[in-house]
Amino acid sequence: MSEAKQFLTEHNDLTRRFFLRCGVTIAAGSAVADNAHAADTPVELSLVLEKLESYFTTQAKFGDVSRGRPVPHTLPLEKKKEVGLTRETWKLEIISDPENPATLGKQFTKKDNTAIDFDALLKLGEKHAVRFAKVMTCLNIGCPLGMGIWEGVPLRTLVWLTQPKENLRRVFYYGFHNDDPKQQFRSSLPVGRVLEDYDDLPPVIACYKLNGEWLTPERGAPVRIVVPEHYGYKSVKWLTHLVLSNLYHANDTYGTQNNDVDSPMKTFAASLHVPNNAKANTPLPVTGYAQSGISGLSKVQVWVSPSGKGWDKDDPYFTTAPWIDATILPLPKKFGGDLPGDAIPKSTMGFDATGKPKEWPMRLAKAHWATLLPGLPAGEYTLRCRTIDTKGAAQPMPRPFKKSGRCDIEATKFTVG
Ligand SMILES: Nc1nc2c(c(=O)[nH]1)N[C@H]1C(S)=C(S)[C@@H](COP(=O)(O)O)O[C@H]1N2
Ligand SMILES: [Mo]
Repeated sequence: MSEAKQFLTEHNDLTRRFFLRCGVTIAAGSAVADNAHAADTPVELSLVLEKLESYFTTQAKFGDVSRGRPVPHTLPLEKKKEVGLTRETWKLEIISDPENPATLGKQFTKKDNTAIDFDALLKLGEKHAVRFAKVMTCLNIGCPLGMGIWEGVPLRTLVWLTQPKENLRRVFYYGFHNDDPKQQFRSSLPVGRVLEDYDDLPPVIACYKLNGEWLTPERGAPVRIVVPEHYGYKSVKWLTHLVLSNLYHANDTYGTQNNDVDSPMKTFAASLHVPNNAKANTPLPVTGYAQSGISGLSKVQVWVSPSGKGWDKDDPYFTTAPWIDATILPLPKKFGGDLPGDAIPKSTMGFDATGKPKEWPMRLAKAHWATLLPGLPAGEYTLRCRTIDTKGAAQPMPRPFKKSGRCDIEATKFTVG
């Protein structure tokens, strides 16, 4: 059975009920969409589901947000070797912040020949490595950069190596930046977040694998930070330094660019396929994705309204609009993303022993959705989509502010007829 058919089998029931609710008659016996009943499955929906992006993203297809002149991943191999951007030459320094010193029993430096190398990191990984699914999204860009399974050593394992004693409130970190202080890209976390995984979060990791393969240079090889609940800027690539500090507030490079660096990822939905110029009074297949942020995702909803018709200006987030539920698609049979054997790596957090997610949709991940809207008379329309989080709150409210992560109630104009 093809991936699209699989979706259809699972959604036909809902679609059918949707049709019925909208007063559209469908052929009897179409509740089951198996091969024998292929003729009964709404072709409109199956065609667009077949074109849906894969659930996981190959490393090469990830959106890239990389600063530097030159951008570190573009350096020739010889230069990469020289500056520690290969697995064989990588070195991580873990030091106390000279400006706000933390009291540490030990530091790890190149000068003393105690910096951590890649083999040492992998050795720690044998005992401590974890992997988890996460969508990578830039705070400043609307759509996610990619969905992956990230693997590495919990950052706390490295922090504990320093035998911290006192005056440690924040961990900040940065990567290779052409030895030019102006190019440094730094992020930070309260030490409590590094040491503990509250609210069922996976750990913050020093990551070296994505979708079961070594990180590529673009994705931050040999080692990057990955922070499960945060936007991409916290996940610093080409990691070279961990700095343990007594500073009590954020000092992220992104903070100097007017970004809110303390708000985790938000929940929102966007469309991928909205038909334009479809025939009047024929069903309209719509697909999209949702990002499940810190508050989780329970529903995706859509609302079609004739264009140009205003809305109550006292209700800028359309809370009283006649939203209808779309269908959140199940995890597809084929994962994509170049996962070896197209399988979820063993003991990935959030998945059971058979490689199935323990909850669906997964928090801090992507989900796809689809719906088949009943046909409409010729005219201009606007399709909007939003999400309902697991607390029952409509999102992107209550946090619509762009600089804490871009997301809107998306509005897509389309024409019928
Ligand atoms: N060293 C370094 N790390 C970095 C960046 C950078 O410019 N330099 N960009 C950050 C930002 S803003 C984002 S959104 C993510 C993007 O990750 P990706 O390029 O792997 O998709 O990387 C982050 N890590
Ligand atoms: Mo970003």
